[in-house]
Amino acid sequence: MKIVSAEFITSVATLSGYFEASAVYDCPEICVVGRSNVGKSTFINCMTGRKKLAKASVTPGRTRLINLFDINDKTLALADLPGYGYAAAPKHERDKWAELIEGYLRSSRKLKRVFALVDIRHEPTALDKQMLKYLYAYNIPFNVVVTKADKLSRSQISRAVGTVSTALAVGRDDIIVFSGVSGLGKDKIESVLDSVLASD
Ligand SMILES: Nc1nc2c(ncn2[C@@H]2O[C@H](COP(=O)(O)OP(=O)(O)OP(=O)(O)O)[C@@H](O)[C@H]2O)c(=O)[nH]1
Ligand SMILES: [Mg+2]
Repeated sequence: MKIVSAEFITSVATLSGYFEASAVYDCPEICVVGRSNVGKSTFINCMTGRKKLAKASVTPGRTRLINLFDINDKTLALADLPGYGYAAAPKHERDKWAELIEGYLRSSRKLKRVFALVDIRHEPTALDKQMLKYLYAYNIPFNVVVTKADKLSRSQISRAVGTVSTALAVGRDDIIVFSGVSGLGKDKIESVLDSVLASD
């Protein structure tokens, strides 16, 4: 499914805020998770063709709230989550975000698919592995997406996909290579959206 319209719904800072906000729609929800600065907001901007929809920032840790978007006039809802592992943030803030992210993954009944983003240039971290454990534990279907592929050559990409595949114990073919700059991998994500809608 191509995204032809995307509108910001609201931002929420708490789980109860999320439940209140999501009560107004009745479509499947997808979300984007990953380390701070991995490219979640850029991914959303690229997929929606809206450069400033989700604020992509040079300052990591910018997205501190769950931002909800309406996709294709209530066909899907999309959640942009705060990044995890932003070392420069005070611990109590990091704990608060972690609690919000985990609470959301554990309790959202509308959530049908997670795009778990990993920076192609870095080995997945302990927190990335923890995220996948949550997804398995809560039985949420997910796709691993490696971002910023435009920064590497083809052979480097191939090697990096191997590294991510081993570290996260997911098959090479299950990893989507993505670039928010070139649009590489956009078609694969659109196919995933089709299967999300088909299985709902
Ligand atoms: N070259 C390149 N840069 C990217 C790509 N995706 C993101 N970036 C850059 O990486 C930085 C962080 O991107 P964001 O999209 O703000 O990352 P985020 O995951 O939303 O970050 P938080 O909201 O802080 O968790 C920005 O400077 C982006 O321009 C990509 O595919 N290619
Ligand atoms: Mg962001």
